[in-house]
Amino acid sequence: MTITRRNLLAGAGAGAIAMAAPLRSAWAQSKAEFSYKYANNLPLTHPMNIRAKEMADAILAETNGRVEIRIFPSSQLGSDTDMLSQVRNGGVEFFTLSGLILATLVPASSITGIGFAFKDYNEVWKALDGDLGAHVRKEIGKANLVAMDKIWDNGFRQITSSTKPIQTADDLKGFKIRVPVSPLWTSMFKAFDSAPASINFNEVYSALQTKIVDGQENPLAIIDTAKLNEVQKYCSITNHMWDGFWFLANKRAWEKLPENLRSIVAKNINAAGMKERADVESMNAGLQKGLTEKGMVFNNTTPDSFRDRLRQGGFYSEWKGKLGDEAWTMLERYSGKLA
Ligand code: X2X
Repeated sequence: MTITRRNLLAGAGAGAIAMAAPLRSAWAQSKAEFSYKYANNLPLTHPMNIRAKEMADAILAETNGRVEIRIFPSSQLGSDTDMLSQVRNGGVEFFTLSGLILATLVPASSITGIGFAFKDYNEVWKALDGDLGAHVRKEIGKANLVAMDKIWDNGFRQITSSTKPIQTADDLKGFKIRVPVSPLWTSMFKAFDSAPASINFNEVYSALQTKIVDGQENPLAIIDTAKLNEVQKYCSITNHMWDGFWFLANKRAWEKLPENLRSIVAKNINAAGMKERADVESMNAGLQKGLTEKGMVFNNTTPDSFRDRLRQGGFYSEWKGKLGDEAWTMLERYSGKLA
């Protein structure tokens, strides 16, 4: 058979119809006036997805079935990079993303992840529910995305490794570590003289398993729910940065919702975010025991050697320059002097 444009298109069309059929019949059952998709990168067992399910049920009930939110967890719709394009072009209506990854599109949103800036949750929520959060949300708005008022928690991040515990900054020298696809993460681990590799979360387990990298860094709730302990031996409590997920909406889809429905949806998303914060905080505080029982070897660290290395390498002054004096001053009001 010779491939002509016509039979190529016919073939593609037939395939597309066959694939779309089961989806369409599922959609046909939905009586909702607004059936929106919410995509994320985390396992179903993470509090993010547990609270999102409750949230979607509450929204369906409170809108009398007019707004349905269907959840696609575990990067089912693609990597973070893919899902970010989808929420921009309307392929999905909602997506939760780390501000530091979002920074590929909205550079200002890096500010919440500066290494060793926040020392505890008290500082984090004061800043994020206060002027620093408002500043980032405004910048996100300029990119035609809507960020809900309450950022969801990812947590303080810890470094895991299959080869050795990380005790001080010296141990990070030459260390092959996976980092999310994000300018800040790469810059920070370069400042430690590590060998950071940008890899989306949906490929992290296999990258660790096949030893493409020796380590990664994530909060304990993710290490546990994504079962990274199966492919990592050591966990070093570094708390080297805090990370959160902006709950993003496609602007057109958001504005299509009538005002009364929009406020029900926003109220429930923010309320679910507050519950998710409490869940993640208590999980991160309690999981060391559970992960130790599963065979991980923990060690504590002090921030000094790490923070000194970042200072000496010019990390803080570089990021102060990138983010601007105004935003940096806002951050330092919570974190204390960094640069
Ligand atoms: O990619 C990661 O490491 C994760 C799951 O923590 C984020 O989404 C930033």
